[in-house]
Amino acid sequence: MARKVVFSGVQPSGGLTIGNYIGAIKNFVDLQDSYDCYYCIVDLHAITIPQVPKDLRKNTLEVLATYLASGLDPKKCTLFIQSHVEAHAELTWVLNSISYMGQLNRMTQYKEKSRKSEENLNAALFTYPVLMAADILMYQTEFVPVGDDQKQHLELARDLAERFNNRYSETFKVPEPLIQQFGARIMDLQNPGDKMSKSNQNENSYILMLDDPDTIRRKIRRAITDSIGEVIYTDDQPGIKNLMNIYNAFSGDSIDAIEDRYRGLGYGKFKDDVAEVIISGLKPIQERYIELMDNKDYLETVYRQGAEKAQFTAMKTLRKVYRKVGFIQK
Ligand code: ATP
Ligand code: LTN
Repeated sequence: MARKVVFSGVQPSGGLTIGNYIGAIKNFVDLQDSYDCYYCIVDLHAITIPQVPKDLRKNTLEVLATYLASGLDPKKCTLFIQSHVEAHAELTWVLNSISYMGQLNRMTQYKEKSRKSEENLNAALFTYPVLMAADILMYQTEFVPVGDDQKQHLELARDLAERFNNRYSETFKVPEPLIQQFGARIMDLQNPGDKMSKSNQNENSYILMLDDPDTIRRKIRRAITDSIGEVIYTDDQPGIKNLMNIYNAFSGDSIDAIEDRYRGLGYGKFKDDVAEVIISGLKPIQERYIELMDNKDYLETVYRQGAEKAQFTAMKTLRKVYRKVGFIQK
């Protein structure tokens, strides 16, 4: 029997944080043995925020190398660059025609990002979630592993699939988000009310997957906690709760076990250990990453083969969609 499809994407918009790793990439790896997985580097999405062309090219290869270094295996899953499969942009256009402005206007990510660049708002930022829906629906995706912040976009993808199916007859599978219980929203180390984000101006607010050990130790030591002094998993202590989620993701130890281990020990020892589990979790990834970035030919083979495979599946969906909306076959 054919395996169920998983699709997800990461933007090549800068260095990846441990939020991207814990909320997304780490789970991609766990799914590749049981599902037919497509993992994309979404460069079309990245240009919704102004990018320097040569940095975008570099960041795109870096995300691919990070995927591979984290354990994604091109023999098991399809790794590709979004702009290499033109059908993504084409399906977006069709889905735009059934998207309501009102619903797009309610997207919180759009509201937040547009607030930051009120002057020169571009139309692509507004239709960003429609492109994301096209990515997902293109592959008849069952599950979409993402961080908590993407829930609303997934809801839109589901709505568009249902609307298209109702209007033109059954065409798309209606996808489900796959959001984990812990670590689905890693918070800003300096302001644990906000999501950890690579686009934050203050570099102490995030840890990059490529940060060196001393930087990681320094950033964790500076992470904002509270004056309660107990390592307990509660919303009243958002800084500590966040560090516990990070510890859990890198060590595999349960939240209960972490509470037990640090009972009565205060924050100093806990923070030192959080830094060490991050460092040892990232070490093999960082080593492999350096080797991969040195082997551009291999990266090129991976993304070329990935695009070829993705293209084949994508064209099947796009042809069906074009036929259903009434375009004449070429
Ligand atoms: P930015 O923070 O710059 O707006 P982003 O990191 O949210 O960008 P992507 O790189 O496309 O955007 O995110 C890739 C994946 O990482 C998504 O599934 C997203 O939900 C997840 N992710 C991003 N930040 C976090 C976080 N702080 N905690 C958990 N998951 C996250
Ligand atoms: N919008 C997502 C990235 C993304 C994505 C996707 C995730 C683009 N297309 C398809 C899952 C499925 C973000 O995390 N910022």
